[in-house]
Amino acid sequence: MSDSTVPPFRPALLVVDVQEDFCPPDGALAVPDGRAVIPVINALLALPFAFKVATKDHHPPGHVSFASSHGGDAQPYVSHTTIANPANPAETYTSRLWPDHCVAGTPGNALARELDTRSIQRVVLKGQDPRVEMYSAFRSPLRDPPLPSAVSELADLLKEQEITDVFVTGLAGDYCVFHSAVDSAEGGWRTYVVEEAVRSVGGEEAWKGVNKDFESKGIRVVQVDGE
Ligand code: VGL
Ligand code: ZN
Repeated sequence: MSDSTVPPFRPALLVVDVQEDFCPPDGALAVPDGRAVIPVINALLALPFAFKVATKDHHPPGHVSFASSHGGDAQPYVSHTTIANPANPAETYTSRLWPDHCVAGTPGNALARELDTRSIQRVVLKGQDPRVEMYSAFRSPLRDPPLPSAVSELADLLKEQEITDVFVTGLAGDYCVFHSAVDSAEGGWRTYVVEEAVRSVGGEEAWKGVNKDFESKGIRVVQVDGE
């Protein structure tokens, strides 16, 4: 068989927001059982992926997603806010509010201490624009027009590396992992989410909820320990 008949397979491992603030017991926005993803991701990091990239939620103080930025009545986890596109106030979306988390320069912003970062080739930052939420590691949902300060270099990196398949892991399954996987699939990459390498803010129930959406978007949920 000649080489030209072999379809290209250049898989990337995407490690989303495995940061101290998303990990129990002390993280500011600790995801239930979040630290349990680390040994699974470390095992995946030992495999020969063509490209290994981590992301970090990287907020300035006073970020729009912090309940503390919205006055006394706003409650983390409970309250929501409407966020408008600074370049087009007619484009808005509603976003849940959180405790202050992953503030640049604080210990909670660091990648989780047990994560084996030796083979991670790039760390992509997200959520730096104080005015908008950015769950997806690719970009904010405001697209009309897109906000250059809320579009990361991730898509360019994956193209540069000629990646064909993206394996998504990390925190949180119902937020940043979910939106990153959706954007990866929309960007044309075959996209997988590694179930044991993900935990969700809303626990098992929220994870089951997003699984239905993965299916409808052609994203495959896969297991390290397949039956
Ligand atoms: C995330 C809530 C707020 C995440 C980030 O990484 O899933 N969730 N910021
Ligand atoms: Zn955040």
